[in-house]
Amino acid sequence: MATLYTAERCPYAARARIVLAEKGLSYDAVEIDLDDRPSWLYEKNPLGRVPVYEEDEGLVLPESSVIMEYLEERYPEPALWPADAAERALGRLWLERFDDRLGDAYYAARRGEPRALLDEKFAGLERALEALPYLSGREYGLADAGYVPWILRGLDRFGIELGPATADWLERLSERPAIAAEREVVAAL
Ligand SMILES: N[C@@H](CCC(=O)N[C@@H](CS)C(=O)NCC(=O)O)C(=O)O
Repeated sequence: MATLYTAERCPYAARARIVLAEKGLSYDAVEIDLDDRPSWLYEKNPLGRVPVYEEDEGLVLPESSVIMEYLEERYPEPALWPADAAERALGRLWLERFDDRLGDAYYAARRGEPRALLDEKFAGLERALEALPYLSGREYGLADAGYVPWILRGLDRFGIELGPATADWLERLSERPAIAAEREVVAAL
C-alpha cells in the first residue's frame, strides 16, 4: 500500500489524488496541516511541501508533476497521455509551463494583486480549449489533471466566469469520478 502525504486545500496534492483515482489505486492519505507541518515531512521532502508519494518498498517522491508521470509509467492503464507523440509533447509542455500559463497569475491574485493577469491566463486556456477538446489534445490526460485543481479552486475564490469552451471542458471532466471526487473536496473546504 502506498501513502500520499497530502492536504485537501493543496491543488498540487490534488493532481496526485486525481491520478491515483484515475488509476484505481488504493493508498493511505496522510493529511498534513500546512500551517503546522510536522518536522518529519522534511525528511521525506527537504522543501517541506506536499504532495509526497511514498511506497512501502522505499520510494519517496515529492513534486506533483513527477508523481503524475511516475504513476503513469508504473501503472500504464488507463493511459493518461495520448498515444500520439506530438500530443504527448504538447501535453507535457502544458505541465512544464504551468507557472507561466496559470500558476503565477493565480497566486498573484491570491496575494491580492490585480485580477487582470489571471483573466488573461483564463482567456489563454479558453483559446486552447476552443481549438482542442482537452489540454492534452484529443483525449483527456495528465495536462488536464494538472490544471483542473486550480480551476476548481479559482471558481469559488475569485468568482471566475469561465468561457464556453472552458466550461464545456470542466463539465466533461466533472463526469469523471476522479474529478467529481476532487470537486467534493473543494466544496467542503
Ligand atoms: N512544486 C511542488 C509545489 C508543491 C506546493 O507548493 N505545495 C504547497 C501546498 S499547495 C506546500 O506544501 N506549501 C508549503 C511551503 O511551500 O512551504 C509540486 O508540484 O508538488
